[in-house]
Amino acid sequence: MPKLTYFNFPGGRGEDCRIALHIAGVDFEDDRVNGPDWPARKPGSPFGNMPIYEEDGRILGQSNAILGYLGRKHGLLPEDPWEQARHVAILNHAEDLRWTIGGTFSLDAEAKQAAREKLTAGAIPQWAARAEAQLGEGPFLAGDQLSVADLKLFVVMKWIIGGGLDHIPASVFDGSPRLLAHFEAVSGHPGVQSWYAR
Ligand SMILES: N[C@@H](CCC(=O)N[C@@H](CS)C(=O)NCC(=O)O)C(=O)O
Repeated sequence: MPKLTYFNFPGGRGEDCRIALHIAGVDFEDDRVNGPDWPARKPGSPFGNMPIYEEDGRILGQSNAILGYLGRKHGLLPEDPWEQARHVAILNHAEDLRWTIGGTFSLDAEAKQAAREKLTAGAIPQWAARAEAQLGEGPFLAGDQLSVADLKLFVVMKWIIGGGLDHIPASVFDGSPRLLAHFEAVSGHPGVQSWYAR
């Protein structure tokens, strides 16, 4: 049985991989690692981090490589090479936002507040406008067909909209209503709904 290993919380870089596997109907081992157990497992991981995907005795790291693989294998990426590359670009755009915000976690309280307020005023709305410019008629990036890039955008936005980040308000996306509509469309997808209802 394929195995997806990631921290034991419903978010982050592993959550979109889990949802993709769920939507693809893959019976997979959902291996959830509690924080204190990670240091012992880290040396055995391909890139020193998670998520990790294992299948047929092989092991794959890097969230976007995992999503790309699952997308190609299970029809969650367009078949047209150009469109597929465009979706991969969106995976990377979402990853850029994770790194931009991730850089604030190690700051002391005062510097963190200042950095996040600056991101809220500039880099995050700019990121959202660039993501929005990639949307077509909707509801998803490839029209009616959900892709792993839709899931990655959804999970990274959920992190912010969920209000878990001090000094970055959910309203940070208000200037990009079509991106918010995309978020709602992914949120309402039957496969996403059934993942959260399980
Ligand atoms: N570029 C990697 C980054 C992975 C990453 O930083 N994962 C974090 C959790 S979201 C992690 O494993 N942190 C623990 C560590 O680095 O030891 C990817 O996209 O998978």
